[in-house]
Amino acid sequence: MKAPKTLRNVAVDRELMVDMYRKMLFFRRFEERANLAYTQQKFSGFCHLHIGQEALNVGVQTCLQPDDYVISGYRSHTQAIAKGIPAQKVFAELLGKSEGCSSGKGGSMHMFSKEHRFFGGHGIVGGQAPLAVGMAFKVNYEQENSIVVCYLGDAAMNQGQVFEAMNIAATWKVPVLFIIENNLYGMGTAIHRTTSIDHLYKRALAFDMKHSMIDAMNVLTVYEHMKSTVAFVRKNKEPFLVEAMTYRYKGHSVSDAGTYRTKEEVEEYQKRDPILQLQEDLARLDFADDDAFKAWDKEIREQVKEAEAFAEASPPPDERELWTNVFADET
Ligand SMILES: Cc1ncc(C[n+]2csc(CCOP(=O)(O)OP(=O)(O)O)c2C)c(N)n1
Ligand SMILES: [Mg+2]
Repeated sequence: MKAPKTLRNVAVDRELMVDMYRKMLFFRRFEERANLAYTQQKFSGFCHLHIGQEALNVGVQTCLQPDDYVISGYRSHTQAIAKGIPAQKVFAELLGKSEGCSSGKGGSMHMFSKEHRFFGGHGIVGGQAPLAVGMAFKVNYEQENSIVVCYLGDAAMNQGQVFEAMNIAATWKVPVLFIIENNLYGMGTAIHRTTSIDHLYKRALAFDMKHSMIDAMNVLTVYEHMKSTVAFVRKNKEPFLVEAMTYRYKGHSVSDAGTYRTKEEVEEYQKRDPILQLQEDLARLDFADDDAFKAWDKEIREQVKEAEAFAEASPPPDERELWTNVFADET
């Protein structure tokens, strides 16, 4: 039997690596297309892109089960797709169409699907944290085997309700995995200008909560770390906080000119681009060559275009939709 290939002393699997590569590329192309659609005025309002942060999304999602719950902020188009919502339904939601995953009423910031256990898409910074704890309470109450993943931005960590939610999560011991996407900025403000500590994982100490910090620009690092972390939360039914160091290449939202940081800083992170890193690893291991990379890119660009075409063909929501899903007890 042939010995398995290893990379940086970890056994690697071609199928898994190719799958993660294709997913990251899909999410990059999806966001580029969303950006284009926005600039072509196919939709308006807000549009926050996740370009540069793909490794975290894919590395985490690869470790989850379909019955796990995910909840996030507004930078979550592709986190919704990773959780299983079809890309065409996410694109249709961007365009405010009836076949969007939130029936066209949510838009870019409010992707949602009960079926896929993706509970938003929240525009209130940090608003997802108390909801995540409530969901994790339900998991324990109903004796489910699921966990709740709650993504938060670095700036969200300075919201009062996030402290309160983490305190209750640790006190009641509920299975919520808080993942801080530390991309160093909250809108145009660098995190060090608003925050007294150098690293946000230290906040977990205040709640006696297990914690860690990872380089989230490398998908294999994320995957290896999250495998054991997700398993820990599932087994012990208690919260865990991961500070994931990442970077967004684009502005806070599409309308941000990005004058608060230098071109050099952005380029420094782009040299460690997650897609590029995995591409180099795949080539080094002889798992894929340039022809494969080109063919996958072509195929993925087509798939994204098809998602957009589906969204454009979808009719706008019916007027009656204004009254549906407004109150919880609606029949
Ligand atoms: C409660 C609240 N305060 C302020 C805002 C305005 N606001 C929108 S995004 C944002 C920055 C959040 O940054 P971060 O949590 O780091 O997430 P990122 O955008 O970097 O993903 C702010 C202050 C808001 N939406 N909600
Ligand atoms: Mg941020």
